Amino acid sequence: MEREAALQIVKEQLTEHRYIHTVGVMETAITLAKRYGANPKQAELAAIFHDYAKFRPKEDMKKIIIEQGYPEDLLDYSPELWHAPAGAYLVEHEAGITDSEVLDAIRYHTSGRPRMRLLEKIIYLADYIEPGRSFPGVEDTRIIAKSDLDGALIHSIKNTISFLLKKNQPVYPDTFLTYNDLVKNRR
Ligand code: DGI
Ligand code: FE
Ligand code: FE
Ligand code: FE
Repeated sequence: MEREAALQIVKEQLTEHRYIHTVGVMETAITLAKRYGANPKQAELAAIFHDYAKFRPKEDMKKIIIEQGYPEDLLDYSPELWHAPAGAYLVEHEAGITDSEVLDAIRYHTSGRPRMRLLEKIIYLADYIEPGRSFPGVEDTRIIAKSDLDGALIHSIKNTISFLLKKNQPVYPDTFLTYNDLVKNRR
């Protein structure tokens, strides 16, 4: 699918703010793909659709998770986590995207997962460092991302975990498993 057609489809699903975020993720993901040897067209498509389900009713996302046999422990954690797997399903069935690497990059963009593929890492990181983001720690992550993909991922996951801890929020286990996997593989 061409960029303009894909952007038109997601624009209808998103707020103005979230659409601008999406364009930022797209540009960042293409840059990271070129830097780290991923396919820029796959990065572009995954980035454009990554937040497709962000504004779906919680009940709809819950239904998809149950009916599709996605991990039901997601339902015990923040609904913020649901748009990633629900999005992968909806992007396939509503927008007709069939590339399983693109769909997995969407599926795992919020929690990550152990043994992340290159494209998954790029979308996770692009979502975190796109130019519209301005939270503490993002500038450090941008600098690390210039030369060290896994290092930047570790930095962003640590930041996300400590943000959740400070707010007394539960952390989804896969977020910890992703952190452990990346740290172990650096030694
Ligand atoms: O959709 P975006 O806002 O662009 O970014 P995202 O898909 O990375 O979602 C970020 C939100 O998800 C943020 O509110 C924190 C939350 N989140 C990320 N990881 C976890 C999490 N929430 C819980 N409970 N546990 C997690 O591991
Ligand atoms: Fe998201
Ligand atoms: Fe994210
Ligand atoms: Fe996002």
